[in-house]
Amino acid sequence: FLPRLVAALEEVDETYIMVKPDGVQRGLVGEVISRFEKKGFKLTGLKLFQCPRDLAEEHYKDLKAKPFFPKLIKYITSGPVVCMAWEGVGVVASARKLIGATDPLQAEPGTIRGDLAVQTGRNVVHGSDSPENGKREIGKAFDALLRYYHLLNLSDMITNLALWFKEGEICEWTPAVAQWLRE
Ligand code: IDP
Ligand code: MG
Repeated sequence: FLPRLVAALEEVDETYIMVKPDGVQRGLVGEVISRFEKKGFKLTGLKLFQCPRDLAEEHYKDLKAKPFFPKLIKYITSGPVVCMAWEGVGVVASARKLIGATDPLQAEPGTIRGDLAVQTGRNVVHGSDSPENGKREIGKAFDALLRYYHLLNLSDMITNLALWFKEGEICEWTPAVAQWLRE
C-alpha cells in the first residue's frame, strides 16, 4: 500500500478550509467561498456540519495545553461550520495568505480576517497550516488506504486520522476553465 499512499500524499496540494460558527451565524459563508473561487482554486468538498466535541479536540489537539483550549472547543462546536476542501498547486500557503493573521486586528486589509473580523477567538475561518495537515484534515490520503486495505483491520485507526471528510464526500472533477487558469 505504500506506493499508493505516497502517490496520494504527493498529489497536488489540498487544504482544509472551514467557515467557523461565527462566520456561519454572521452570513459570511458565501463571502468566504467566493474569495477562494475567485482566486482560481478548485473546490473538491463542501458541507454544512455540526462538529462533535471529540472531532474538535482532535482537530486542535496541538493546542490542548493552551489556556484558551476549552473556549476554543466550545466556540467550534457552538453551531454549524462549513467544511471545504480546496485543491491546487500552492493552495495551502496561498490560502493562509488569503485568510490573514490569526489575530484579525493584525491581519492585513484585503484578507478575510483583516476585512471581516476583530477578535482571535472569533476569527471566522480555519485553513490548514501545512500540506501534511491539509491531507490529514481532509482525509483523502487515508481514503486511498481504506479503499485498498479495508481488510487489514486498520480501518478504525485510519478513519480516526481522516478528520473532516468521509469516503465519497470528495469530488474529483475538472473545471471547464482549467486551461484559463494554468498554462
Ligand atoms: P490559525 O487558525 O491562524 O492557524 P492557531 O494558532 O492554529 O491559529 O489557533 C487555532 C485557533 O485557535 C485560532 O484560529 C483561534 O480561533 C484560536 N486561538 C488561537 N489563539 C487564541 C487566543 O489567544 N485566544 C483565543 N483563541 C485563540
Ligand atoms: Mg492553525
